[in-house]
Amino acid sequence: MTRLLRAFTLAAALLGLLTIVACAGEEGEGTPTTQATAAATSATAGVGRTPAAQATTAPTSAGDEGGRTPAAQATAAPTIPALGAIEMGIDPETTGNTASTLGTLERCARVDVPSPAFDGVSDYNIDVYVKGDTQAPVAYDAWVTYAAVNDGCPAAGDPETGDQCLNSFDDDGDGYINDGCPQVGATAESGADCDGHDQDDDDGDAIVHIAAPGTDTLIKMPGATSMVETGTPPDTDGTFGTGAIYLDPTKSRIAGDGVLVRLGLDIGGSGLVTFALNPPPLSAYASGAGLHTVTLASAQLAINQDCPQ
Ligand SMILES: [Ca+2]
Ligand SMILES: [Ca+2]
Ligand SMILES: [Ca+2]
Ligand SMILES: [Ca+2]
Repeated sequence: MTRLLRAFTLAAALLGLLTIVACAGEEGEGTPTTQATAAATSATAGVGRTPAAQATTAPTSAGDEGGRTPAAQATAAPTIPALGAIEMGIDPETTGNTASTLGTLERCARVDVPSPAFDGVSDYNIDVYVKGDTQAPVAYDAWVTYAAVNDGCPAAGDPETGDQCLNSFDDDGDGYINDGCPQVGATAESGADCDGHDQDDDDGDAIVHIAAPGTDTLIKMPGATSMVETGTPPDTDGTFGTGAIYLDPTKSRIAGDGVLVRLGLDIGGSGLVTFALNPPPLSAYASGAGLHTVTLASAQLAINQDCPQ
């Protein structure tokens, strides 16, 4: 329950604050009602419920101008600018990546770590990147799942399957996260560890943790207010939730394809780890124009073994 409330609070808080920022930056041309609705939708829907509605809500009519003839203005349908589509993804090999550049984006990378063990030290870094950014962010949410959450828990009706089992999100909207997903490793989660509010890996499937050293949540948003769902790293429960927002509109912001978050990994074992971004609203990207549509790309890290062919 606690984790759910933390998740809920972070996403809702960011979107609510975003509404304030967006309204303040639009000189009266926006549609605060629509924005308020978007924020309220997230506030009432609970984790994982209304991704499409929120992601496609276009809050402004910033393209309006006064230079057209009255007739043209009268006949033109009200325009809502198409907010650029943003891809948020994981790059498991960070060469060439900065706040405003991206090197090659790998879907899997191999790393060799002799005698891996959890020691609180970052052994390797990966990135959460954005592509399609032309307007610079004012807020984001990024929730990265890196271990099997609720694996082996009983199905509530139809089970979640496939990639739905790689996140910590109730993809089928039945109130249970990853219900019916197969057991991973030697043990299954059960009982209260499977309840409808639980989004933790409770049986210790993780072979990486998110370490404090190496982790930077403000690469693309220097000077922004950072929010981390556990307060600060390290994070060991299978999902690292973070976000940031500019409360001060004069702070610098960095546009362009680039790194949103760098994650320092404390590697504690060998194997294949999938890093999956959770669907909106747990992953979200907003510029001054509003909340963008996002598509998500997961990636894998093969530790002391080859990537799958
Ligand atoms: Ca799921
Ligand atoms: Ca479910
Ligand atoms: Ca659990
Ligand atoms: Ca687990």
